[in-house]
Amino acid sequence: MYINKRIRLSALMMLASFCAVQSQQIFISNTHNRTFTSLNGKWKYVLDPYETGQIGFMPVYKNSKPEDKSDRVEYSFDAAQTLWVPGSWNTQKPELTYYEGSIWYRRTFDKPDISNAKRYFVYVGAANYNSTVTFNGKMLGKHEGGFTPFCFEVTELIREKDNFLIIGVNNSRSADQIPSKVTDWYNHGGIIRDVKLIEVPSTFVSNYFISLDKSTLLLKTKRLSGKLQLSGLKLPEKARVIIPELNIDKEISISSDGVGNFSIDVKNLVLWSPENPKLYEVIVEAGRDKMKDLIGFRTIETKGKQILLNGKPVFLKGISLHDENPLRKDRANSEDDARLVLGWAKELGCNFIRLAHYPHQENIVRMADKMGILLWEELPLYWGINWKNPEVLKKAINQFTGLINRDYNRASSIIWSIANETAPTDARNAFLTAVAMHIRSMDSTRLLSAACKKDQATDGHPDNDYTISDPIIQHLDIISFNEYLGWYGGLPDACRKKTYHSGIDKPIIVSEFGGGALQGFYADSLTRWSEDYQEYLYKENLAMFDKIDGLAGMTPWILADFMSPLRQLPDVQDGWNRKGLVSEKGLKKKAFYVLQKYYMTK
Ligand code: GCB
Repeated sequence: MYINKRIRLSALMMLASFCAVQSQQIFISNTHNRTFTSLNGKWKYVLDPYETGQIGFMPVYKNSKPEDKSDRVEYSFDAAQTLWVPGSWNTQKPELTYYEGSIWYRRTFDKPDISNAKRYFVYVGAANYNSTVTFNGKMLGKHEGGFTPFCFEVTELIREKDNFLIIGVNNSRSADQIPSKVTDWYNHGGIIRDVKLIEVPSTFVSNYFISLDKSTLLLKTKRLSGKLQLSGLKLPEKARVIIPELNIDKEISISSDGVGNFSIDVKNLVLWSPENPKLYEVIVEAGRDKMKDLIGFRTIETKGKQILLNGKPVFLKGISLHDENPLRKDRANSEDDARLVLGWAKELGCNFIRLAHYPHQENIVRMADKMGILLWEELPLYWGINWKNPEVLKKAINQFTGLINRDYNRASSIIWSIANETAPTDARNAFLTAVAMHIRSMDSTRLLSAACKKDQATDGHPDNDYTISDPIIQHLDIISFNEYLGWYGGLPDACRKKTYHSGIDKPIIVSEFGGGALQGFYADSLTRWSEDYQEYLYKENLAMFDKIDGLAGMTPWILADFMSPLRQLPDVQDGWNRKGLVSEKGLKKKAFYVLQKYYMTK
């Protein structure tokens, strides 16, 4: 149970060596509420399976065209086909179904004519997995990670007419990436989220962090604390934070590095909660920049085995989710997609969703803020990560930094989860300890967890009392574990004899359990793949988990069937993981109603 000093020290050293080299790229948050031109739509594309797009005879980012009839150019964006952005390339063209490699996308546009902006940025919500971004023939930079946003400044390069943005995206899997080579989800390639041309004044608020101080929760006058980050050469001395409904208009001093720390006393603050998801309009003003956001204020803590939301115990009635719209067979990438799945979750009686296994689209987090649904967010630190490579740790830190920068101000998001089903070793423990320390250094307004494995029974004897003693739980606020009793081991009635404990005074979440069922296949409770088997499995599992001392919530696996190349059983799976409570056509299975009924009692 005890993480020794050696592991903590090596985590610290890993972190220190990384911080020294971390790049200072600007992060622009709240792009939903800034002035922008959408670059979504049809993009021309050139396939590059042998990855010669930056070298050799096909430097596609130059967007060359033959100058006369004897000129040789061996690609043509103008004559190329199109892909829709945002979207998975695999599901748009039959010939790309299982394509893993490089594709170059091109979008041309003119400078927005009514713009009086001083600076322009190209912003990409996410592109899976490695991106090379070029603009008007110049290399802007690269981004690694399939689910976090990135942006590059194009102020010096933009022209009135015929700008061309060319982005090379490569979704090849590799052992030193996050995720690593094998996952139980579809490797949707391409530009999967919105692309925007953002316009800002020469000095602007690039990001801000605002939250309710836990220490003032029980006081009549509460305190909001935070930080503004400005970008620009001529920084103003002061900025303002305005919350009209609370009669707040606070002047904030800006330091020479563009940072403004503040705390504001507020009376009559209505706290955000699932029952009353109260959001306030918050305006941040600095020089000519003025930006609005909708922000809720809440606290989240643990006390012994309880999770406290705004100081009161909460049971997390959850469900797991992938970032797909199964009806469209695509990555989710719009408010409509978010509304669809959150609607199913609400109908199920949920107040909580596990956004598995990587950062989901920002729309769902913003919609959860509005609908009053709590969220667990995570990175794909999932099966088979190369813990020994310090470069992989840098990638994890970068991805978490991007996610925290994006979602810090979202009240719905309450848990950062640092791993899923990873086996304890010294290298893994040091890696995850460093990740946990990094998150805590950026964000003290959320809880930490990880979906752990329970201990294996020893000597081949089935153990009826399982423990979760993964050493990483020392660094977490909540102990979570995945358990597939009745599916990957035994039949559902095996649940009757099992119990679980951690031996630690912390809350427990069952982060996964479930079994597969083909919607519409009815048989009896012992016939695999039938809705009856899944229904039976849910009943037995729920009765078993209900007995856990300190159970504070659960996120059964999973709300909807999802695409996975691991799942090839003909006429049953056909490329889909069937553990959903809703089918890919949107039809509910019997187990949906078992869980719904259980949540009514909670
Ligand atoms: C798990 C994984 C999840 C899989 C699931 C399954 O433990 O965390 O990614 O999809 O099991 O269906 O087997």
